[in-house]
Amino acid sequence: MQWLVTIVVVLAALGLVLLKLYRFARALVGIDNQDQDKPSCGSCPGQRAGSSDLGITLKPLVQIGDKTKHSVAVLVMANVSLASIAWGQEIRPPNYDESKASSLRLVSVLAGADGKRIESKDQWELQRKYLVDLLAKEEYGIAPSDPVSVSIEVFDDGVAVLAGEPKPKIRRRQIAVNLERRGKSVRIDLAVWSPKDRPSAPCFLGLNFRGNQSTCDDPAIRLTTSWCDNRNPGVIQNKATQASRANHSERWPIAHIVEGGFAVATAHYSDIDPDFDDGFENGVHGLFPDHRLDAEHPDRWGSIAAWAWGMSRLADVLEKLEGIDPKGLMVLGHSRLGKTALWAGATDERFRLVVSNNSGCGGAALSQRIYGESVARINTSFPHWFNRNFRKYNDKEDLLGFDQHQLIATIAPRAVYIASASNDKWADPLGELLSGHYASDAYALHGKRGLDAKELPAVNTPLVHGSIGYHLREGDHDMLLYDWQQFMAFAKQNGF
Ligand code: GTR
Repeated sequence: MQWLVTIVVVLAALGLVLLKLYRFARALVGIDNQDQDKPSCGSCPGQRAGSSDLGITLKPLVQIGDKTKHSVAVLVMANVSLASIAWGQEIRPPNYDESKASSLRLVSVLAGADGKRIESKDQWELQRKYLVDLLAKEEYGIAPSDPVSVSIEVFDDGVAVLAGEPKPKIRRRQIAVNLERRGKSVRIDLAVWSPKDRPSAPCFLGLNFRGNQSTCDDPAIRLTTSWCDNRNPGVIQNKATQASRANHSERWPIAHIVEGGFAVATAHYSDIDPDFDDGFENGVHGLFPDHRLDAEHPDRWGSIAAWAWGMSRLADVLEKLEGIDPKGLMVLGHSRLGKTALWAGATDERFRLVVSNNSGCGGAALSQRIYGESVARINTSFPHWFNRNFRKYNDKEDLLGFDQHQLIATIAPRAVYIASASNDKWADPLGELLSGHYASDAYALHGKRGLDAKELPAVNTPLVHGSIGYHLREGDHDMLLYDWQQFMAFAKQNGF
């Protein structure tokens, strides 16, 4: 009798799982969400079809007749079932309960390859290299070391127009940055705004999600021709239209930044590498077909490493640009581009200050906490962001012999600022703060103060006593004027 009950329960559970999979498959081929072809998740603009766990609608992958759709749904379901049986696991649901966040077993940022603790700052250069190499190999991927030729064309040099008004004190430049290797080329449009009354201004460099035209209402800004996400406003068939102008201007308070004495430079991340999984054919990956991330080379560069590498090429240009202080380059980014900014700061020491805004999993947040987005989730939703080695840790965080505090430490002794938002649980604000805290030994080694706090401060109360700054802005996953004001104050405090 007991056996019978067990069999019935197991069969019922299996049936439920299959039903769920069938529904998922139907959504995937577009049976269930034909009326949902609209932009979603205003605060997560770059999100792509496939991240259904974030409350985002799956978009139909194919346009086919209903009968075929049902067959495809059944086929997809069968394949997914087989795959999940083969892998023997489903991704763990996200945890938001602090009492269930995993206890940490973090390796000290001063522990070297042999496990021995380094004691003096003379050893730091080697230790930093060890950490960068470790994170490259296991997480972001190794970028090619071959050079590319970088040439520029300044196609616009004039007075900025912001909020409908010409700003005589703000110089606007647009530069086509051409990267070439073995007969192939990639063009990145760099827009730079700088104060006319400061001959050599420190400069924030950050990539944007929707094209340079989305950052302000200046009609002179060239409309991006690179791939854009269809769910973003003003995008038709993955191309930006005039309607996309200024639709992310709240993230780029250009007038405030330049009036604060800083230059600001931006480029569309898609110019460097379009944000979808194409087997690394397009963008700057396409310049290095001999250095492709694949099953035989699981340690090579994914998209985050490519965006960061692209930022270094933009630094090549900015450090020679009139009006920009070559010793005042600062890198910043929001969300996936915050992860990118951190990796750019780790791999390129010309960035003297690094800002991570709501960078979350694979950015500032400690993976071992398993709070909000997890390694398995991010690797599944965005298989092209990290390298293949990182998948070893999917739902196996206990195998991680490293964590994101070591990423923050690679920036030492340069200044780093970590910004979280109170409603952005997915990015794990406490995990972001703790990375800074546990990176602090690397700063102490240099006689600098890091981040003392181990607990979240009150909202809108920045912690800026050391070389690692932190704030928890009240509100959602976003990068707003409040955040910029803190970045600028921190930059000034650090001598920029
Ligand atoms: C989310 C992703 C996050 C974050 C965000 C963004 O879907 O899970 O890690 O990067 O996208 O970049 O907007």
